[in-house]
Formats: sequence, structure tokens, C-alpha cells
Amino acid sequence: MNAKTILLGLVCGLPCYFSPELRADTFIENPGFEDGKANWIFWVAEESRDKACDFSVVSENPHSGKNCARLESTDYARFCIGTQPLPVKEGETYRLSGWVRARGEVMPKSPGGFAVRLSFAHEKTDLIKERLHVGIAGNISRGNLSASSAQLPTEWTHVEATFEIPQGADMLKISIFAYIKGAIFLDDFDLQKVDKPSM
Ligand SMILES: [Ca+2]
Repeated sequence: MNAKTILLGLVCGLPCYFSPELRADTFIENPGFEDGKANWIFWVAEESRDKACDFSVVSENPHSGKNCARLESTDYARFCIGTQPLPVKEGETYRLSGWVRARGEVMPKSPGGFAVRLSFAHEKTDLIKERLHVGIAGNISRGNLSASSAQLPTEWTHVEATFEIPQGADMLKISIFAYIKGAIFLDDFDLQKVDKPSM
């Protein structure tokens, strides 16, 4: 090992050993629901509050680990689990990744039964500068998702989308929405900062 290699090792290694943020590259706390419901906020739309909407952490065929999340309702309802606001910077690029599956009898309703909403805000005013929706195929829509009658998959399905933080935003909130009658399962929802795609 020469001096250059040692120096390179020190430069690369120091942040890992001395940074208090051991999970600095992981933005979503408890992404795989191994700590139960910790750090996830449950929300039910006003018109759906009589539909027995439920957020549970269950051990029923998780994608990884011992647990996954279940969003369940007795009738068509719109509800979600969301993260705390996450600090970001305009122009940064992030990749959202997660896994979803539906119970066999679940019937989706427009817009497709499942969507991840990305809400951007400015910390001081909390104004939402922009909203994006990510569909189950990784498709990104501004505003609401276009309607889809596709059946939600019953096998674990990977959802992934890459997006840029819009101008003026310094906070991002991720909300995983169900618009269903029945149950969907979620696991390993994570956000990673990535390099900008080369032009
Ligand atoms: Ca898990």
C-alpha cells in the first residue's frame, strides 16, 4: 500500500467513521417498517373517514426483514402514510424506490389505486411549490395521476422514479397513497440522492 492509497483511504474513510450521521445517505427513517410505525404519519381524507381505514405493520409476507406496512379499508377510500418533511436543496436529484403488492381481492379506483405523492415546500413559508405523483409503473405526473383501471399486482412490485428538486423548494414530503377497497402492502420505501443524469 503506497502513500497515495493510504491518503485516499483516509479521505474516503473519515466521513464514515467520524460523521454522527451514520445513515447520512438514507433519508427515510424506518423505510422497511422493522421499527413498526415509527416515523410514518397516517392520514385519511375527510370523505373517507367512515371507511374504517387502517394502517398496520404486519408480518404477512414482507418484502424484506420481518415486517411490512398494510393499508386497508372496508370501502373505497383515499388515505396515505407519509414521512416527516425531509430537507433537500433545489436542483438536487433523488431516486425514490419502494415495493408494493395488493391483496388478491383489492380493486383500485382512479387514479390507479396507488400513488406516491412528492410534495415540495419552502421551509419558512411552507408553501407547496410543486406536487408530483409517481404511479406504480414509475411514471411521474405533475398534478394528479391520470386514471387507470389496471388491477394492482398481487406479487411484490418495484416502484422507482428519479426526480429533481424544483426551484425554491427546500423540503420534501413523501406520501404513499392508497385509493382502494381492500388492502395493499408496502415495504422498503427509500430515497437516495443520486448524481444528475449526464447531458
Ligand atoms: Ca420490511
